[in-house]
This record gives sequence, C-alpha cells and structure tokens, in this order.
Amino acid sequence: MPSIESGALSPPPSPLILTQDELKKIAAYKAVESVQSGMVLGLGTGSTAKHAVDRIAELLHQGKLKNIIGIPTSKKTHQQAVSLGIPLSDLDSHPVVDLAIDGADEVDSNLNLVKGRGGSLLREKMIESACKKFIVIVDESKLVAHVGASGAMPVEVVPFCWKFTQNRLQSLFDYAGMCCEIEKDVGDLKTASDAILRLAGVVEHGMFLDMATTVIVAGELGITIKNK
Ligand code: ABF
Repeated sequence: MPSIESGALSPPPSPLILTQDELKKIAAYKAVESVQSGMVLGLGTGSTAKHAVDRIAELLHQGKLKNIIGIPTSKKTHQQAVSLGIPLSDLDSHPVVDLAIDGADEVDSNLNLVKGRGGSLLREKMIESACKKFIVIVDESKLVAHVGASGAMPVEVVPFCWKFTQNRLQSLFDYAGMCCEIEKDVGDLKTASDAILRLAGVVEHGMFLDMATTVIVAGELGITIKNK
C-alpha cells in the first residue's frame, strides 16, 4: 500500500496562509469590481487602498475602465495616482462622488469606523461624506467589538494652542481611555462625536459613523461582504 512514509504519496498541501498584505490586496481587488467606466471615484489612503488605486490604474491601462476621474483623499494618494496616470480632480469640480474605496483602522459590527491613524482623516471624511457609495476595504485584523478598541481615536485640531485643545479632550472623556469607555461614559458614539466637535479648536475626529455602505473583509477563510 503506497504511503507518505514510503514516499510514494506526496503530503497533503499545507493550508494556504496569506500574508496581511495579500489579504488587503484581495479586499481591494474585490472592491474595484464595483468600479464602472465614467465614475468619479474617491481614492483612499493607506496600504489597503493603495492596492485599489493600483488595480484601477491597471484596468484603465488595459482599456477595461474608461473616463474615470479620481478624487484623492491624501497627498500620498495624489502622488500615487499621478504616477499611475489616473486623471484627477477635486470636490470643488465634482461635489458628488459616485464611489469611494478606502481602508480603515477599525470596523465595528454596525459598520462604524475608526479612520485617520494615517493622518488624512479630514480629506477622507469630506470626500467620503460626498459619495453615493462608500466601500471600506480591510483585512480581518481591523474588526473590533466596539469603536476605539484597538487604540487612540484620531482627532484633528488646529495648530494654535493644540496642547490646550488636547487637555480639553482629555478632560472631556478622560481622553486616554475615551476609546474604550466611550459607549459607557457618554451613552453612544453620536453623543461622543458631538461633544468632541463642539470643542473650539477641534477640526474633525476619526469616527466615521453610519458612513460606510459596504465593508469588504478579507480573512484566512475568505472574503466577507457586509452591507449597511
Ligand atoms: C486610511 O487607511 C486611514 O483612514 C486609515 O488610518 C488607514 C488604514 O491604513 P491601512 O490600510 O494601511 O491599514 O484610510
């Protein structure tokens, strides 16, 4: 009877272990399947969104996508898109965006997001609040039980006396722990959002509440698509 021990049979293939970046690429490519010719696209920021921008450019150069206008969510994405030859514009010229594809730092079970640890939350939120459809692309490591579980909440403030503003944020929610206590201390995320935005000196924060229309999660067991 041939056996593995005898060398007659090859061992079963080891399960395919994908790297985090391969998972990000899978999620990104799946999202780009929703891109149609003629769309005005919000181009996201971060290592996951980078794959989506690369894929959009590839399809443009293959002639499989035409007449795409990109609205970049950061200077880095702007540079990437220029280098790839994606035609670009801005919200002033295109106040309605057909589709935005972007990464996130956290996704909770209600599709609420934490974004902005890459430092581009204001542009991201402006563009993604102007889009008809917002697809978020993540690997499974970004899934959290509640917003703020994996780290600090990004808050963009004006440079003028930023330490003063930081201290007010700290006292508002014991800021260092805000992320984990937010739903207990203030009842709900919207209340916390309003409280942060009322502070003079705050420009915007990294909670993207009720904004994602679809979240594509790539994990070791496959792709999960969550729709609002
Ligand atoms: C961006 O993607 C930011 O909002 C967020 O911080 C970042 C996540 O980056 P990555 O995809 O590299 O994890 O949209």
